[in-house]
Amino acid sequence: MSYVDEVLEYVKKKNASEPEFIQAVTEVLNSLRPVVEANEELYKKNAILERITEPDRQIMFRVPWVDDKGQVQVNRGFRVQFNNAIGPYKGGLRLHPSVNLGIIKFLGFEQIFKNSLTSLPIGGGKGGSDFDPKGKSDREIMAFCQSFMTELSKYIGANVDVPAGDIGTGAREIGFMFGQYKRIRGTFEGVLTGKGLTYGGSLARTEATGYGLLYLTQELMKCHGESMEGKTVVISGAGNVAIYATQKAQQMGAKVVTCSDSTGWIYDPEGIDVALLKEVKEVKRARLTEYAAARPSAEYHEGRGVWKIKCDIALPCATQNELLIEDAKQLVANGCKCVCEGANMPTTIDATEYLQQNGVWFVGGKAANAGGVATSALEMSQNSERLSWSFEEVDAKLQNIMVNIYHNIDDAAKRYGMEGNYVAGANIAGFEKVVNAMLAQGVC
Ligand code: NDP
Ligand code: 2IT
Repeated sequence: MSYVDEVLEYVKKKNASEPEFIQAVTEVLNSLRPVVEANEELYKKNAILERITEPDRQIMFRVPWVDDKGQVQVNRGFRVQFNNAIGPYKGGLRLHPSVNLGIIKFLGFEQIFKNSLTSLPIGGGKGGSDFDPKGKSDREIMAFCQSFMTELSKYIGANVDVPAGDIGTGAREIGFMFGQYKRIRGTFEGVLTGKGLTYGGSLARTEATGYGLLYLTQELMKCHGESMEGKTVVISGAGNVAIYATQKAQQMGAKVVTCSDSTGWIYDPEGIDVALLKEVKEVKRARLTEYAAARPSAEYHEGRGVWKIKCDIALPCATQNELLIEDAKQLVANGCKCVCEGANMPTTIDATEYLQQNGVWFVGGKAANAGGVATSALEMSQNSERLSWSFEEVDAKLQNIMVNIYHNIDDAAKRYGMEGNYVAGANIAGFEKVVNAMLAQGVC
């Protein structure tokens, strides 16, 4: 049995109750086969694959808080510190009822490779809680965030582990958590990113994941002799990533005709009205039915369905496993040319393979959504030098990073004879840097 197969079997056995983690590891290890085969003896002797698939540590804790009725509620908190070979642990905090250890582990594992691809010195980690922010008052959100940070503060720090936002965690939550960290530790430091602009946040961090996704998509199109101008784009999600992806796609001359949330989706053939979407989602924190009610050109549908709409480019920006094999078939049948992932692991493995086999240019989240964490790392740099850069300066760095990521993953795929396989290219390019650092640092 090959070394990759041995480790895959071991990971599946050891983590049998964590399907998302197994899915993420399977995708990565399968695509690393050529690299591992070329270095099998060295990697096996040093247990590189066993070490890279086992978190440095996984912290789980109780989060008690009091709701508006005076009732004590209890949630479960997580922080998985996966790998710090190339820098302090870095990755977001997800607040969603579906969160469990397996989901945080899959996200933390992906973060190792994504962070490496940014070319900045950040390791991989992820955290969160099964707390559901929907329908909670600001006071309840604060009570939860303060309790969560009271425990988390023991394990993080500007040079140790720097969390940020993810699903359900935006500027409001980061603000409450930062305040509590400062109060407990008595230190004002860049311990979180995505902070408000008056207390150490970076300009362009809010926009970064969505904008970065489009900078990479645009470069991919350009390298295939195409442009964004006049293209029809289908986007899922209606949160941070989806909103700024829509905005940048429109600035590039494309028309975005869909968005979605956890209950339904919008088809707006005249193009999504970003100002209205922001008002509904960022200000009112309401359902997409309110978007449809305010926009005569828009149709609202219950359930899921954005991938049925004919498009040139599809950008999944909501959550994991939201683009399935049937969706991939529909996209191909409708002539879709390009799929780039704004979310983490939104496309299942069989759907990814179908898209690739049918000539769709497919870039996975580790490369395509790396603009968010890259800009978080730029926020860390600004905090370290106690300066803040202009929007234009941060945005220019972000563009440069995304264009470089595209070329690095393209080159890595070509080096191993897999031209056009950007999934393998991203995993290989991300892995190479981390593995070199692990080997140089000995057994740890
Ligand atoms: P938000 O919480 O801002 O938005 C998430 C969106 O996806 C919402 O519209 C939400 O609907 C929808 N959604 C969430 N879960 C589900 C579900 N189970 N089924 C259907 N729809 C769902 O999160 P982000 O935009 O920040 O994150 C979106 C994705 O991008 C995630 O995969 C995240 O890990 C990834 N990502 C985020 C980065 C960031 O900087 N924020 C960076 C890189 C990746 P509803 O409004 O109903 O909750
Ligand atoms: O998935 C991700 O890369 C994020 N949620 C952003 C992490 C970060 O540290 O900015």
